[in-house]
Amino acid sequence: MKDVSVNGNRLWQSLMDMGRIGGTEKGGCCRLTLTHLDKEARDLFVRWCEEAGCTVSVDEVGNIFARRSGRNNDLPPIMTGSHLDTQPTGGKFDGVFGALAGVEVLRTLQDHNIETEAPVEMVVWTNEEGARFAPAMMGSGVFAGRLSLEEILAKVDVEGKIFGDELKRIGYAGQLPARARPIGAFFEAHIEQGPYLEHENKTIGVVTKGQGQRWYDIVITGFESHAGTTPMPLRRDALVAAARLIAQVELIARENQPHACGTVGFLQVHPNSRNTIPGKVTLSVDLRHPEDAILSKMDEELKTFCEKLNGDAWTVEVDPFWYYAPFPFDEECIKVIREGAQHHGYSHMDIFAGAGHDACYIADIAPTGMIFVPCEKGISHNEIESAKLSDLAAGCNVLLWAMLSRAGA
Ligand code: HGY
Ligand code: MN
Ligand code: MN
Repeated sequence: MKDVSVNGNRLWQSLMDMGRIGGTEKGGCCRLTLTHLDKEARDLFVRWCEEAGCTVSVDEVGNIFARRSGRNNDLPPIMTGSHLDTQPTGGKFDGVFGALAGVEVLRTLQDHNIETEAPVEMVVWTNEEGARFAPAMMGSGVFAGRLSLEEILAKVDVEGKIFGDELKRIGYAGQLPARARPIGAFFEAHIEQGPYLEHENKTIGVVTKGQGQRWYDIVITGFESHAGTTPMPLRRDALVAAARLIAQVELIARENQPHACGTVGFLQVHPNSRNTIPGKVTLSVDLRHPEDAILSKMDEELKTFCEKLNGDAWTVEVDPFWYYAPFPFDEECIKVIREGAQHHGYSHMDIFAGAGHDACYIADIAPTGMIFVPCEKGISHNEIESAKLSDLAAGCNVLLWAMLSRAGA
C-alpha cells in the first residue's frame, strides 16, 4: 500500500492554477490575507477538497478543515496543511505548496481507494504571513491557544480595516470553535525558504526544530518643523533616530552569529513630506535565533539601545508584542518523515526552520513534524520564488508516507 506515489504533474498544475489568483507580472503572488483574492483561493481549495470527497468546516478565525473519513472516526485525525495567504511580493510556493500537497494526498487516496483507519484532515490556517495584520500565524495561534480570538478579531491593518470585519466580508467567519481538539499528528510540507538544501544537494529536509522569533512595534516621536529654516542643532528628526536604530538592529544580528537574524521590514514616516522634518516614525523589528538564551540577549541589546536613544530630541516607545521560543518537533514524526525519505530513496538531511510556520504553534498541542523541499537559490518572500516539480513531488510523497504511517492504511 505504501508504495503508492502522488501525481507530481497534477500537483504542479494545481500550484499553477492557484498561482493565478493574485498572480503578478514577475510570476509571483500578491494575495494578502482576508482580501477578495484570499477568498478566491480559499473557495478553490474548498472546491478541490469537496471534489476529493471531503466534508469542509470553518472555525471562528477562518481556519478551513477538510475532513476525509476513516474506518474509525472516533480516532483523532491525522492532519496536514499550511497557508494560502502570501506576502505582498510573495511567490507561488510559500505555504501554498503545503496546502496543495494536502489536496494531492487526498486525490491520491481517492485514486487508489485507500481507506485509512483514522480520519485525515487537510487544513488552511488563516493569516500565516502576518503581513497585513500582525502578528504572523494567527489562525494556528488561536487554534493552539497561544493567541486570543478576541484580540485577533480586533486587530487593525494600516488602512484601519478590522480583522473580524474582513473575515466576515469574505465569508469565512465560521461557526466551529477556534480551539484545539485531539489531533493524532500534524505534518506540514513547505519549501525551505533558505539555501541549505540546495547547497547540500538534498531533496528532503527533515525539520528537527524551529527557531524562536520576537516582533516589536516601535514609535519614535520627534518634532515636525521646516526643512529650510530649522538649524541642525535644534532639530528633533525622528527619521534620524530611526536610521540609527535600523543600523543597530543589523549590528545586533551580525554580532550574534551564527544564525541570528534581525530585520526592519515596515517603516512609516510622518508626515512623509520632503521639506518637513519627520516628527514621527513607526517601524517594525523582527529578531530570530534558534537558541532562546541568545534571542533573549538580542532582546536586551535592542531594548537597551532604545532606552539610550530616548532623550531630549525624541522619545522611543517599544512594544514587544509577539514572541515564541525555539522548540523541537516530535521525535516520532521526525522518524516517519526520515523513513519516508529513505523508502523513496530521496537524499535528505536534518535542518531547523528559519521561518515561522503554522506547525510551530501546532507543535504545542499535537505531535508535529515538517517536511522541507529546496527552493531555487533559497529565495522566498520574493516574486521569483521557484521550486522544481520533482522536489515538490518528492516532498508530497514523503508527506503521503508519513500520513499513512500515522493514519494506518
Ligand atoms: O515570517 C515568517 O517566517 C513567515 O513567513 N510568516
Ligand atoms: Mn509559509
Ligand atoms: Mn512566508
